[in-house]
Amino acid sequence: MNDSLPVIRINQTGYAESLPVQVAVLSAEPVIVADSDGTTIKTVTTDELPYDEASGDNVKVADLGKLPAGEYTVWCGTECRQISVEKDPWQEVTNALIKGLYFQRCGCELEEKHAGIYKHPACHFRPALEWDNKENEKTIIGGWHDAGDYGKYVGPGAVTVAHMLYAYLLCGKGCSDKLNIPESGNGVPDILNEARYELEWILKMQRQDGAFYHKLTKDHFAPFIMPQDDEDREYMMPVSHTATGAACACLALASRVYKDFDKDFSDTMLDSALKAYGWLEDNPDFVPFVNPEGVRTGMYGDKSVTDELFWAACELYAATGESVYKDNAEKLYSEDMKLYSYGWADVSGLGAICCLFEIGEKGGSILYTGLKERFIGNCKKIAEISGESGYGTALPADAYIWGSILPIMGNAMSLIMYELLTGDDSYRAAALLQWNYALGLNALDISFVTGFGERRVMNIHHRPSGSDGITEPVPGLISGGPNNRMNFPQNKERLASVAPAKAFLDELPSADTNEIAIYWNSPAIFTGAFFSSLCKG
Ligand code: 9MR
Ligand code: ZN
Repeated sequence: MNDSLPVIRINQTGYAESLPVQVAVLSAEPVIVADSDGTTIKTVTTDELPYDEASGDNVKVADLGKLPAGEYTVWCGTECRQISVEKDPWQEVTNALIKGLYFQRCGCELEEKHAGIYKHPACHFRPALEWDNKENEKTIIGGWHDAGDYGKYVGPGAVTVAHMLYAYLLCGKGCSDKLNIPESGNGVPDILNEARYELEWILKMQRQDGAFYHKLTKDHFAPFIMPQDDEDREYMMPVSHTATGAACACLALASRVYKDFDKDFSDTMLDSALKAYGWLEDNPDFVPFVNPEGVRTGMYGDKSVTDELFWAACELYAATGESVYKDNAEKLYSEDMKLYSYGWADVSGLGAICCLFEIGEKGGSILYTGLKERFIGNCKKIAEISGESGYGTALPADAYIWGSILPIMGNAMSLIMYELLTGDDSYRAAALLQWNYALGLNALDISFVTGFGERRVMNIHHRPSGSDGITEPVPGLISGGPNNRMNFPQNKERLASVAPAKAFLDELPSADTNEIAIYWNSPAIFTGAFFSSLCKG
């Protein structure tokens, strides 16, 4: 299937002069780097070409070392590819990934001066009804459309914001302040301006007793129409433990981050988080969310709330310093928690970030020393998985799930945090391979970020991109990528004989491989912000 793809795979957005240039080659011929005069400046030999299970390719990563800024031709056998090396090549794509969330804004007009040709009138501003009590009407405007659909979901939104806030806290130098969004220039970093748009909406999703509605959606997914034309009734779907836990944690975290910018906003968020925590304490019997009968929008069903409770306790301890939250976090912590998991279903890793970077030594032997040791052990395993992959991708062949970009970018986050935590940069190259994966160094030779790369995703499953009449999709959105674990019946057969890392269709109906989602953009923002921060030097 991929016989016609190039022998050399590259990061199509370029490389940084301060970091090694990594390419993947599907040939055992030496890799030769020529400068713009055609002079050979480097030869790297790759003797054996191991079989890569995930892709079915014989392929190997070639590290070409650091190259001074300039244009180069990389040769392998008779094939060649152009690459550019720059001082700071990835700020633009990182900015675009943040601005991608601006394009997901709901309830406001996207004006031409910010959105250019992707402008559109306000959407979803009509009052919503409570699904379980249709007498209760409430106007809840704002938030980001979750993904290719127009639903808005509290848990996934909270996780996205958390990735962005930690990107700001840990890799702030790589977060641009020139995004050209409505708030730009207000003295607040734009990544925080954008995250606030979602936070304001999350606050409105809280019921009076402290619980959070799971989601604000219609009972069905809209057809491929523009958001302003999607006029059917939206509903506050029932409250859930997981939404309440995730919102609580995220708001507690945000209360710390925004304190110096807006004390009132910070206080409001902390109050809301405390109220949510109170509800969780008063309602200890976990009820997993399931779609009410007749509702077919995204379920985000989650079998456990322990990880949300753990994350919330950690963030409330960091925000208030009160030992009761530390005690609770210790009780909830267990050795089998997936400290490398940062997604909507398992947020243990977000609790871990809070322990490692915010609570620190105050966490004592359980929440700091012990947790740190396990976190570091996981990073070692992640680096090994990357080392065993022909493309350097930190995902085992059997783990190409729906939205495989999430664990791949999540693993990049872990490897980056290993460096931030220890000062040891030995996993940096492995982390960089994940960033390069997203931008083209992969089995599909495709950049998963819209608008970036010579061979980039074009037909994402995204309602505005599919209905605005513009050829190029909305920029700065990352595709979920290959998935061979849960395919739509109509795609199953076509993808059945394809290797996991190639189980991908750049086709609009393929939500199972080519949708975009806010919480896939955000770990890529973290990763891009880190590598951009290294380029500021
Ligand atoms: O990201 C979700 C993925 O982990 C699930 O496997 C998949 C199927 O249930 O759903 C994904 O979430 C979708 C959500 O349900 C609705 N909005 C679009 C999301 C991205 O595909
Ligand atoms: Zn909308």
